[in-house]
Amino acid sequence: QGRRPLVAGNWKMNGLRESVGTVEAVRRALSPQLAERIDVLICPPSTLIASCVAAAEGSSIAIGGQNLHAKPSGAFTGSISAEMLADLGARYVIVGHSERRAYHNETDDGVHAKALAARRAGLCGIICVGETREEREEGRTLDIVRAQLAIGVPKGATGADTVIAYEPVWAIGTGLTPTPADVAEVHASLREMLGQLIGAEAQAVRILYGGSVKPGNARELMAVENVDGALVGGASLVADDFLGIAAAY
Ligand code: G2H
Repeated sequence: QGRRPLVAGNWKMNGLRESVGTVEAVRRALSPQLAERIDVLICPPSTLIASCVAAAEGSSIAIGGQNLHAKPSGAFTGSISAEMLADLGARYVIVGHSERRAYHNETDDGVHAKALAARRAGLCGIICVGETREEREEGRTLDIVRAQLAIGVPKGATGADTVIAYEPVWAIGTGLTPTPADVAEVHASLREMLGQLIGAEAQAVRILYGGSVKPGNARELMAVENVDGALVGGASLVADDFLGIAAAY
């Protein structure tokens, strides 16, 4: 395939200053051999980005944001721009996570604007797509995720500035995961859709799987064709679990 795997941790709204120790622990335990094969990313809450960047400095661990505002600056109280994230040393930002879509009314158009903003600031945007339980039961999974991709992914997206994360909403934080066959079907469809959107560059874009990835199921999920890594929530809060997932590679 030639795509370099990416194992990304999404801490969500978890972590006080002492949690920077988790980055230090990952750094200590990440073997040079593994670091050579995969990219490792940790997305802490915004309050910890600067200290996590400092803790990761000089290692191959990248730090990213979990959300951004599409505008570079302005009267948007409480928001953080792509430029601010980049200024802190973040290299990636998660865009359109299902929790943002569900609790903050984020739309596919908003995701598109944020992905453009990420690129503008030199960040790699991790665009999240995924179906709800109801949509899966109605057999609409592929239609839903392809539509999310078609609107969300900016024109001219490349493997350097864009990552896709497939996260079935019903699998997030529930301990439930789709079967490898289901994941393979969705990822193949996303790759095909990317091809329609950005042509041959689709082969360079990494497509992560996310939703209840644990050390115990990572190997099986990461072995699926077109799965180029993982977006890990709960299990990324504990260094050993996160590294246990990375060790699937
Ligand atoms: C999906 C995932 C991380 P978890 O949201 O983005 O979370 O691994 O806890 O299901």
